[in-house]
Amino acid sequence: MMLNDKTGLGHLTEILIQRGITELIISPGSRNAPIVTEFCKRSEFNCLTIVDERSAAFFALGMAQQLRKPVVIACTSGSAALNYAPAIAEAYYQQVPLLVLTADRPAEWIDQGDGQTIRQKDVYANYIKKSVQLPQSLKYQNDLSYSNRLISEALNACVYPTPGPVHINLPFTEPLYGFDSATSVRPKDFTITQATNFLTEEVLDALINEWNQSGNKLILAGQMHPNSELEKQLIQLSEKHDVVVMSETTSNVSHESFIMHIDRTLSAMSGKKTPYIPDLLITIGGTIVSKRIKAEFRQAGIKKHWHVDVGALPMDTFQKLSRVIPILSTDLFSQMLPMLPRQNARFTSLWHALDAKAKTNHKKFLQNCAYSDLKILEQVFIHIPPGYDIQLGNSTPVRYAQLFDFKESFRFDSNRGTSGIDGSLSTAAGAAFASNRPTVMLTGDLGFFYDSNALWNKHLPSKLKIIIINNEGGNIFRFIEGPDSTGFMDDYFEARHRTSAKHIALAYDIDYMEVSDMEGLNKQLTLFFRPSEKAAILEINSPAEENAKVLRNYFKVLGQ
Ligand SMILES: Cc1ncc(C[n+]2csc(CCOP(=O)(O)OP(=O)(O)O)c2C)c(N)n1
Ligand SMILES: [Mg+2]
Repeated sequence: MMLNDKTGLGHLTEILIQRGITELIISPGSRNAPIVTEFCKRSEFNCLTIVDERSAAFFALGMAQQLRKPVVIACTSGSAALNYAPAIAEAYYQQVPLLVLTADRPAEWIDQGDGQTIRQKDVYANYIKKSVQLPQSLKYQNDLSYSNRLISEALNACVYPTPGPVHINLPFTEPLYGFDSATSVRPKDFTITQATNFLTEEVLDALINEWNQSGNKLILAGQMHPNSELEKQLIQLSEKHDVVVMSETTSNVSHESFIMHIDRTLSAMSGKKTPYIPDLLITIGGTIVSKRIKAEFRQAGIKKHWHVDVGALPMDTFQKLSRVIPILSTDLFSQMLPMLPRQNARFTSLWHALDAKAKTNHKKFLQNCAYSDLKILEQVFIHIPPGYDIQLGNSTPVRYAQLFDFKESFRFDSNRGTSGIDGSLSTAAGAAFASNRPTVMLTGDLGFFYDSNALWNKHLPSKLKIIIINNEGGNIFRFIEGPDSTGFMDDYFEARHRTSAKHIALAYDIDYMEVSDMEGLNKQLTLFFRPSEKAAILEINSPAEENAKVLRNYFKVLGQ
């Protein structure tokens, strides 16, 4: 029996094929030559190549977010591996399955003056679901069993109990080229079965009891994949059981009976807040964009807070957490719903009155609103054709998006796991590539320039449309309290600049349009969304100081 470190790699390849994990992004290098050779010779793999590892990892994240199965990224040793880190952290907190393969030197050569060599074992330790290092020399059948077991464990952790990133570090001894990986030994794998979790009768009774004893109930939905079954259950809860359902664009559940513009609605509140506070708060899904709801609920006299999530961190976002329910929210509601009493709309009516007031004021304000990011985004959302997926850049785009009404039910994604501005464009490119659906990315200027290497990509899909709101810096720092008072606003917070995306578009051979006023915007928006042969950028220039004034005014008017 011929065994060497490439046998382990050969088995990894086999096991991935058996599991149908076939999307792979390679970033070039020499230490990872064995990975390239083993994977790319197999027709089962769809091998892409992206040079910038930071961008490659975010591209993979976008793919995995859409495909909902692990996508593999593979790079060489050294700082290449560190550049995967931002996307790994995002995947960890957004629960997206990424399989990270890093080639490494054998242990005896770490810290001995070789090039591209750093300590790679456990390098992502704080935000990875599992890290394994495959044995570098396989002499006996036992070594191979061990290697296979590590592979199975890593692949299982990538999807169970919730998806996330896992790391397999692969130390390779030379030769890196022209090696023989053939073996007569078949790889052994074990999978993990995702079980549906049902509550025991006793637990269900306790939950129903707690429900019945609680007065006002509110469900707050964080970031989630579209889920029509859950959406139906939430509609039933809000319409028949007087439960206020709050959702954001990134929750991907929507209905007229929900409160879907949290900040807008909260701004309409005047007078006493207590009638609006739930006794029982139930949170489902991941992170929540709205800072206001966090601030309100942290202060409020909420009596009980259930957080429903399979195996996730027990997030006590409001410091009121009283119960973690580690099952799918659909499983929880399907068991609870038949046992819940019907209730007349009282708490929901209260919230809907507030929502209606905010909506009227919102409409009035926007009718006479000056050219600014608020007005621009209103127009952008009106023009996005049905069937588009929307990727929201961090900073203000994802926040503005929470203020508008949508006629269509679009799919929304955003890197809200860690809310970085460092990979949103690459994520959008990967998402559009994998979904093959028309996709629009709404990004700020700093976010765009930060991640412009996303465009340095042979696989850039023509269905990707990029809208840059260029307000010449980080406009968010003009809204939040604080930066203004330091005297360092322009240079050290906003990072004011006059860079344009025009020549970047030219460099990467991407269609480009630019507008700087309302008239131009309306004209170009219609043209911009026509199908095109290349990815396209629309750069919308906007007035930084005016934006801040308009938005402050807007929130004031909502409460009138
Ligand atoms: C990687 C990373 N670095 C820094 C930040 C802090 N940050 C949050 S928003 C922001 C400004 C973003 O500016 P831009 O993309 O132009 O959006 P705008 O605020 O103008 O909407 C910065 C620097 C971050 N979120 N992520
Ligand atoms: Mg900006």
